[in-house]
Amino acid sequence: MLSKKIEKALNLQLKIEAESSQFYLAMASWAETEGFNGTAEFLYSHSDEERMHMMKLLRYINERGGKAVITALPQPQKSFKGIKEIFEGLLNHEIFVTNEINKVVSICLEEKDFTTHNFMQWYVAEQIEEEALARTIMDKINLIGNEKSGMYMFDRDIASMKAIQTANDIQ
Ligand code: OFO
Repeated sequence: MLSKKIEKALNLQLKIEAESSQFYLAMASWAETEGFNGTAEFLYSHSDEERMHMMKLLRYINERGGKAVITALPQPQKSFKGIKEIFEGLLNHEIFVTNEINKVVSICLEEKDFTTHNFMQWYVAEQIEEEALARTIMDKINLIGNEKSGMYMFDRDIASMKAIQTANDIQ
């Protein structure tokens, strides 16, 4: 059985994962309408992953005798200056999510809930990967600068980064 404090912390994390999914969905849709199809594919898939993160929390809360709460979400940003703003936003958001996950882990230790602590380790590992991926992408974007042909290749290549990421998730 989850303590009230843990239940609250997990429900907050559930909301954050749902917000991440919406945020990346908004980015994907913008990229698609601007002709950045590779970027859009990458972000659609990232949005799906965040929904999976949310579902994993939802099922865990209910399984452990708590009640998962589905809340309204704020409307995410609709338009972006360009690809750089998108991936800067993504990296900053992932850093924020990592901090939030660390808070949940620390509450688990305070409450001596070692089962939930163990469950949260999956998220800790996932955040290391997601932050690393976002940093690699930002490095590429900074290398390209404002060069149009570079951006064209970036958009083409990022679709294959999605494929690599999916393959890693399956392993
Ligand atoms: Fe849920 O990992 Fe990104 O935010």
